[in-house]
Amino acid sequence: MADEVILLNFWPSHYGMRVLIALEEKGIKYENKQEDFSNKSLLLLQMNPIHKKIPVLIHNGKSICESLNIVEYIDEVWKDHSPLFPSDPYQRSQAKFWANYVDTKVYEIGSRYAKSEGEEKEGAKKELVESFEVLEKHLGDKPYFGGDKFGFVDVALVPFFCMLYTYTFAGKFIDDEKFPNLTCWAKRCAKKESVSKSIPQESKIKHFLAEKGLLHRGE
Ligand SMILES: N[C@@H](CCC(=O)N[C@@H](CS)C(=O)NCC(=O)O)C(=O)O
Repeated sequence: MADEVILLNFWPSHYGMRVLIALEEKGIKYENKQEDFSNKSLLLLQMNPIHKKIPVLIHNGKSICESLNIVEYIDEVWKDHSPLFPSDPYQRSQAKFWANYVDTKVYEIGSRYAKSEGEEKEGAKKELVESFEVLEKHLGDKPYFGGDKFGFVDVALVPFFCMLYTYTFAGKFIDDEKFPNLTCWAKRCAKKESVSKSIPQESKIKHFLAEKGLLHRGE
């Protein structure tokens, strides 16, 4: 019997995009169900009763929550196609370390940046740039974070970074001269079908942010 794969999602979510990229990389057929946060579905409340957040993957009726956990699950279940993790235990541990860095630094600071104003916003911007400096050094001249192949850390970072870099409205953090490795990496990733299919168009995101009052003048 074919696998039933449902993703509970909300299209502007970077976390949801991670899962879409992993599903696309593996060539898995899935249903992408959109949630309305002002009226969460019963299915979401049942499938993620602890956090009540998207993304949630429902695989043959069973739920898996938390985006990085979902990506890891997808990689383990559909392991024969485009592995996202290295098989070496040490390399795996490093991939998890850096994906956790992306979550706890980049995404956390990015969210603070988006929601703040004035001095606080400037502070968050400085911290975000510092986190990119760390990533720039870690990436070095490798094509992807894990080496020659697109993998777990790339999936973790690319939704956030691609949107930030491609859409210049977000604060002009990234300059090609200061971050040559990261900008080449982002362009390389953006050319992948799994990534380009999973990241919404600039105009759609701009419209969404403007409605939320998160798009600032001149951006
Ligand atoms: N750590 C979670 C974060 C998920 C998350 O923050 N989801 C947001 C959308 S981007 C959400 O569902 N928010 C709904 C709410 O807070 O009510 C993950 O990696 O999946």
